[in-house]
Amino acid sequence: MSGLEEKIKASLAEALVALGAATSTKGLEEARVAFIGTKGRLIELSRAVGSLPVAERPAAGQAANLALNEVRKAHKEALEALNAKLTQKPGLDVTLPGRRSPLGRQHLISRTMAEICGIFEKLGFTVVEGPEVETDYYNFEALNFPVDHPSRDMQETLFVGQDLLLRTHTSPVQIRTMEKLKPPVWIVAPGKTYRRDDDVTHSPMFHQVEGLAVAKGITMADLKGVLSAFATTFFSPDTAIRLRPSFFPFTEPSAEVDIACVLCGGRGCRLCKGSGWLELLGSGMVDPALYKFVGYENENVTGFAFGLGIDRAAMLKYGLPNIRHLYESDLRFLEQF
Ligand code: FA5
Repeated sequence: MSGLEEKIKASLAEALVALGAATSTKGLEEARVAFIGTKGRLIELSRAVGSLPVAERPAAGQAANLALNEVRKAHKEALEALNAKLTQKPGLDVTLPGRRSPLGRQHLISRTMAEICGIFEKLGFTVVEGPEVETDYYNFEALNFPVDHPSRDMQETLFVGQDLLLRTHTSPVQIRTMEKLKPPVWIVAPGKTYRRDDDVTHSPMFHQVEGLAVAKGITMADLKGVLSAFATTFFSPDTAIRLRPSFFPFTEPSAEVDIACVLCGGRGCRLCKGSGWLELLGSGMVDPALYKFVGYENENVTGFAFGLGIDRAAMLKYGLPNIRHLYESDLRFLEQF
């Protein structure tokens, strides 16, 4: 083997090492230029074959060609591998658990409202709605609250104009419904209500469901029967209710309705302050004074009405200590239901 052949082989080995060590296209190009560029070492060596004695030229020429081809091939492969690595995207690991899309759900108030309305619908009531911004007439006057009468102070009113206010209860829907429909009337009216109230059991914005039944022959026994059916369906089958005498300008007689304490069942505990009962709603027999406002005075009907706090009902059912939990949009709280 000629000395040139040996140099070619050594240069080939060095070229392969240099190409293999290159980690960038720049490094790869430098290695290519150093060995097989116009002035590259292997090129210079292959040029030197012509100056060898004739007898040594064929073997040295063949070695030079082989070396050049091998380096070109190695360079091409190294360049392809590098390009593939540089354009590679992060792989998809199909064994990883999938990501769940967060699912929305009904707010506890909406759910409780739907549940309450559903119970009354099964009892034959129809769901209706009324406006949240009301006139003094519907919120007070037609409900038999005389102008300047102290009974108006029972409800801390938020006014939005001379004669406009945020309704303090859902009872105006009683008037709006009776204006539109002739008896018999069996409706429930859920919705938002507003008062200047704020403590652990009172919120400035809260929800009520109004109930109104007006037909021939309706008595207080019907009121108690309907509310008892509601309490046993909404709370638990053995929930007792009691009616306590009360006062509302639009019902006569009026009654506050309590349910047996959901925590102690009536024995007396911290929640019911030892009384065994929890206040749930206001109710009564529709005061006939209302009928003259809605043109029912000659209908010869009687009726009952009630106004149930939805927030209060949810607090009692789910044992919530503070009404504000319902309005803070804290998912840690809301996701429990
Ligand atoms: C009324 O609002 C009467 N309109 C109810 C009524 C209707 C009586 C029909 C007779 C006939 P009262 O002010 O008591 O009554 O409110 C009824 C219920 O609403 C209360 O028992 C309570 O559960 C709820 N409530 C009242 N104020 C608030 C408040 N600020 N935050 C949360 N719930 C409240």
